[in-house]
Amino acid sequence: GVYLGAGEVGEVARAEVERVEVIDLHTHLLPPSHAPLMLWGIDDMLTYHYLVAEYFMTAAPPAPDPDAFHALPKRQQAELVWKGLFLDRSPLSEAARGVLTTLQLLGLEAEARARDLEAIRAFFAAADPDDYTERVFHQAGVRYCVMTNVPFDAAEVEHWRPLARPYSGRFRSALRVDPLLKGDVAGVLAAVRGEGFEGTLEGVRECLRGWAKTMQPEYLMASTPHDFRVREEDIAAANTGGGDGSGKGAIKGTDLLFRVLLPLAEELNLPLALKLGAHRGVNPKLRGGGDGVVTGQSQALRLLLTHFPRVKFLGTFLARSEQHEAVVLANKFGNFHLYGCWWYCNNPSMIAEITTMRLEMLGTAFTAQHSDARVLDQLLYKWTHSRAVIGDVLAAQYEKMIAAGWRVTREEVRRDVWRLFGGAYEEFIAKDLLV
Ligand code: REL
Ligand code: ZN
Repeated sequence: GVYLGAGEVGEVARAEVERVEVIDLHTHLLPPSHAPLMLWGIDDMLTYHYLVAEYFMTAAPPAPDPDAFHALPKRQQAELVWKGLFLDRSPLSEAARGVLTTLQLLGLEAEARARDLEAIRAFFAAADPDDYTERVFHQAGVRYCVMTNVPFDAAEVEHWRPLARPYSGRFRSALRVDPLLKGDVAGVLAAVRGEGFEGTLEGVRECLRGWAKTMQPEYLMASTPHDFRVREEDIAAANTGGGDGSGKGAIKGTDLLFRVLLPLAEELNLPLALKLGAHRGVNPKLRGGGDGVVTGQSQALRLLLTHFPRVKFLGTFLARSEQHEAVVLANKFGNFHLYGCWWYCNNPSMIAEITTMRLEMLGTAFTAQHSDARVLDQLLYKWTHSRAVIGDVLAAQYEKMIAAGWRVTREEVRRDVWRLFGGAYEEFIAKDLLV
């Protein structure tokens, strides 16, 4: 290829970010074969928990009761959110703007502008879930997404055993195991016994091996509890054995992490993806939208990276203030891959700031974004909004590089962009750890 001129590199960077087919490495999407768990269409978009929380905080008096709201049929919930956030005030927030971008990309801008919810609904009523799924992935430029598959969720389990029908390669699995990080011994043992395994650490391992076989996950995954701490004495105690539930002493919460999850990650050669910094249920009435944020979890991650060098960790932090520590960890530990701007950080201003910092300290050794989409259609806006911001940030970084006398070809820019949007992740998954 030929070197790009100093004046065109920024535009080329933006264009390459626009066109790259991304890997969406964490979502809550499920394929049409998992219907009715697959969420899509305008009513699911309007009842996204980000919007529901915003609605409760702004709704006209008398203040709506969250329990009564959640007891309503989804259609009515959607109508209340539509009125509260799109008719009674302007959709300025990122999540509300997301609905607008999505409708615009689907060719429903006129219907949206006319505030015609029924016309918007008619579009989705006429769509076929399989065709529509393919359309959204294609239009959003997503090569594949990674789902969140929860073996402890009875509603989801039904769709796996037996698998209703093979699902599209657009979806890959992640095996989600939050109760193990929470140290919920009673809950985990009950679930494991319910599946016919022994209520011992080995029973838990056996059960998870079975799920790994069924789901064929890309990685194991958990979010940390708000009070998550890693203590070196717990790791040492786990290494010296002790109670395994077969009569020789009680199983401790930390055993689920140190004697089940981490050894299993190594045995199955699966990374462990962590989401750090959520404080679940700070306002439980808001359900999915009721979680807050905590800081101070990077030290726990550092201890895991140090003490489990043969396990690969993917990680993302919810707190804006912890992003700097996270970048430094990614620069120190070859078994750590940093990804995405999660939830309360998934806003243009913060994506710009966080991505700039990551580029400055890591080059292309991180994954710039994941969507965390819960509703299929959200792939359209989340990726459009993220690409716009990341394209600008990257363009500025190339311009500084060019000012320092370097020159690049379009192919080189394309290679770098691919790393930021999926290539670095695949390289991390494939690499051998130096231990
Ligand atoms: O995977 C998670 O733990 C979170 O992303 C979710 O709990 C959260 O509800 C999600 O919708 C946020 O984006
Ligand atoms: Zn998530």
